[in-house]
Amino acid sequence: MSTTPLSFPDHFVWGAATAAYQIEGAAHEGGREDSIWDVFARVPGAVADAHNGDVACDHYHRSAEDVALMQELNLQAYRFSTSWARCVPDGVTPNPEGIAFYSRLVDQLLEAGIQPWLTLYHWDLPQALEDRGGWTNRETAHRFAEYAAVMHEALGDRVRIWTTLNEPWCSAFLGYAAGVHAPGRQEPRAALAAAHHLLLGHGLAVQELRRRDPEATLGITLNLTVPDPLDPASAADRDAARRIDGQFNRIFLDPLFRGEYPADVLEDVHHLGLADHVQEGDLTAIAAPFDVLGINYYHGEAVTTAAPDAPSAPEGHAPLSRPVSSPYVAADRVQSVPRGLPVTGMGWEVQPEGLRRLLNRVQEEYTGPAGIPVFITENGAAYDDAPDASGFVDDQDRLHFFDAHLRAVKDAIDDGVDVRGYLAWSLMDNFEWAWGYHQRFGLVRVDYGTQRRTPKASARWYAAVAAANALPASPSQEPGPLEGA
Ligand code: PNW
Repeated sequence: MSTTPLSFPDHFVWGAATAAYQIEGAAHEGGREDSIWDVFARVPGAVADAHNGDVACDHYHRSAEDVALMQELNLQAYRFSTSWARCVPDGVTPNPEGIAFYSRLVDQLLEAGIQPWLTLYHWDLPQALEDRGGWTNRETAHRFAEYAAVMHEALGDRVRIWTTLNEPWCSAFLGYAAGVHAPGRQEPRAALAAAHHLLLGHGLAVQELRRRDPEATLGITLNLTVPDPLDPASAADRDAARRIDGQFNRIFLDPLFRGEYPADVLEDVHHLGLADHVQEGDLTAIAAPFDVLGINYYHGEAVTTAAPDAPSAPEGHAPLSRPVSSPYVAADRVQSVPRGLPVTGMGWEVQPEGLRRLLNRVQEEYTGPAGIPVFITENGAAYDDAPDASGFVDDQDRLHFFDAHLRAVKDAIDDGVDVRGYLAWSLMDNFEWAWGYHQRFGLVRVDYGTQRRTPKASARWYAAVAAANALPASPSQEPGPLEGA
């Protein structure tokens, strides 16, 4: 067996990610107003056990401690999101007190030698804008570009990497079609309007940021999946895979990289009015060149076309008392079926080879021709962590998950894919959307009673990998001591 560690390229970036509503708390402080998630969390049955982000990890009051923790874990970059509802609470008027929180955070990061990586939108739309139609209203795209300008005005001198949107698929299809995320609407037509206006908002924000700051690194983060036909010999299953690829991946990738919606997707959703929202110049704005593509990968899926009378059960959603519908607006008979792979606490299959295939495919079809690199901006797993008396979690399952996926990233790099960095999801346990606090994705354990943070075994392992810029020679070696801290 080889004992040479698997080295990553020089300057490969190691980091971790979070999102504002999932960690900050302080929901009613410093001039912050409701976002769609505050309002959605109050809907009976919307979030497991009626959990909400009012307190979360109290990061708003503990950012100095949290940055110290990042430093201890040898993180080189920290991807966080700014809360639109904190910074521009009514969607129009900037709130200096809210913006000042991020200015302090950025200073703390820079003092710790950690690169701040700012995401403008990780799902917390000001409720004031939702009251005017949210992402179904074209105006929201313009408000988003204005919000980007406000944030750049305040932070552009120190933040050099900007992501516009996190996972527009979730915003549009989980928020407006499945109803499992805020704002909880279940209208396929609204989801397609939202998808287009999210893309437009991205494009307008890129143009605005580029005009203000030609040197900044700009990007978007997509959650992409790897849909395989359950039975490759079945034409129906191959069609199911094509539809999921279209409505999950290509509906965003094609406009961004080619300035057009895919013809087959337009046909699939013909009855839902996507094309009605596309105005002259929109696709040019959406295809405004950007500098990095962020990919969030959790799992692929084997898909099949169910019999017409089969019940449709969306995969991997919290056991809610509120009915949810399918996010697949023009594939409602398509089902993801378990392949017998191990699953995480979310019920998601662990499929690292899917990440290698995904990275190769994205470079071949999209980022390669555009000449831009990719970053893994999220990857991670929820497991049922059991802390010992001291609060320590020996999370070998999560450690193995990271190890296996990083090996897949390394394989993709060896295949020739230009992957520049990896940001683990997540720095710490946090509010897992419809699941509330029941799912833990953290490298760091959070005791929500005391707000005590305790790095898990996976965190120590990850810190050592980051310090070495290399994986251990053989998979999932026992983690060594915390290096470099
Ligand atoms: C991502 N799905 O969300 C988000 O960016 C994070 O905020 C979140 O905590 C993390 O993944 C883990 O869930 C997703 O149902 C939520 O396909 C749901 C889905 C995908 C991504």
